[in-house]
Amino acid sequence: MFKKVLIANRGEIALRILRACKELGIPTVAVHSTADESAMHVRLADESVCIGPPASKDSYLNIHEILAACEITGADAIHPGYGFLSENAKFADILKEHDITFIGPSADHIRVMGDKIEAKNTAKRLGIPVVPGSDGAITEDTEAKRVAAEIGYPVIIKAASGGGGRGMKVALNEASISEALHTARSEAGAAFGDDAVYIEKYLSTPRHIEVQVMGDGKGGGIHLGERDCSLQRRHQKVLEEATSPALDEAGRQKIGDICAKAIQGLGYSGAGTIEFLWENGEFYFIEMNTRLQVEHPITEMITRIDLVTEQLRVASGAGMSVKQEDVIITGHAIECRINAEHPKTFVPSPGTISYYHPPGGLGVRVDSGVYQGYKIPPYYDSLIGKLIVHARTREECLARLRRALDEFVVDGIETTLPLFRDLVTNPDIIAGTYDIHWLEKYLASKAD
Ligand code: MV4
Repeated sequence: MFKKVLIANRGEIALRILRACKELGIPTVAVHSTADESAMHVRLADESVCIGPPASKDSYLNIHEILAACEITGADAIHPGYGFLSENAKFADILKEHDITFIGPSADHIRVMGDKIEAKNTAKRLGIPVVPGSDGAITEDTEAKRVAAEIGYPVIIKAASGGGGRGMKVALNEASISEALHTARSEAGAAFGDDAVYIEKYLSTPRHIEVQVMGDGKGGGIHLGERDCSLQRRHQKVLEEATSPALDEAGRQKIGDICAKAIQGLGYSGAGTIEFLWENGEFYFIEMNTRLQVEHPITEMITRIDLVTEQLRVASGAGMSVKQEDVIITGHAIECRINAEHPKTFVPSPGTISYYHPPGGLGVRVDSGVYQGYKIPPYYDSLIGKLIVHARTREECLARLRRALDEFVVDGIETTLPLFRDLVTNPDIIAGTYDIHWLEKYLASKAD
């Protein structure tokens, strides 16, 4: 196992990683910006190093400072968490050159999945069902029209370097494809410095269902079931649940087996997520994330497997502690992302938490680095915590979530807690009959 792990992140995920390290008896190093001196992950780590001013580019994204912190403290591994440097292939390369273990997949796997065209071709080759569309980048109108005619309208044009919804354009018919192609290319070029785009059949009302996978880097790989992340606003997930209300056991096993085999075929190492759109009972691959995700706790709750511990084991060469037959899914879990934002306008609400009372009791988990008196800095993502509940059935899980939301008090700032209190009594949420557009429509209907 590692001698010392440096956590190159902040907030609740830094704390989450720290907890796994502590349970494994691994000393930890927290790095932080000057804005995060009083953060909980800094207080709880064995050592901490200030790596720069508040702006992320000067601190949490500053590879030189993070490397220096490793040298000073003697850390032999870095966990990147999510966001920041977690899917930066160059960072993984640099760590390798310095004999520091990147707790994540190989730089090559990060690179392949970072290019959505390569990712899709790789997925297809590995037997994963993909959205019908172009095999490669599209530059010419004639080519775009030929592909679109073949797959049928509407089509969507996406940036190869995109993800997270940026640089997408829908074309409803041949008359609008030329403009969609050119707009998508110029937006992609401006946003990512890469104007490569590709075309897919546009799915009008899918669900977003993703499969958690884990590889041992030696041809072993498993799946840990799916998460339904259809409830999103502006490509930000708001509430996630596992299992998906749309899937039955046979459907789960079928897509899970496909994903596990793909991970084995790739020789993938560590945790990953294979993202799908799901419509009319069919799965269509869109992207693969090569990191631990924000919503990983709901998978942990239904499998009782510590995903960060498994990441640490795999990266250190100890191998996974579980085989596929040890992954037994029980019950249902839901996560609410608590953001320091106004619940209706979603305007960020940094400031001091004057009173804090998190919920507790059976099946309730709160992953958060905040505490009473903590001042949320204005420089970073507004996620301040996650409320995760687990119960034997989805119905019991929703009842437990309502109860936990009633107990949760965060005063002094605005949070998204009131939004969740509304959502958990909504008939569509209770029935589980929502798609990727449901939340935006719901918010629009409540606005007037
Ligand atoms: C799509 C799609 C419909 N058809 N692809 C948005 C983010 C990016 N990761 C993929 N996205 C979409 N790709 C095809 N072929 C609709 C979306 C989409 C979406 C996907 C997941 C969750 C929320 C979404 C909201 C709007 C659009």
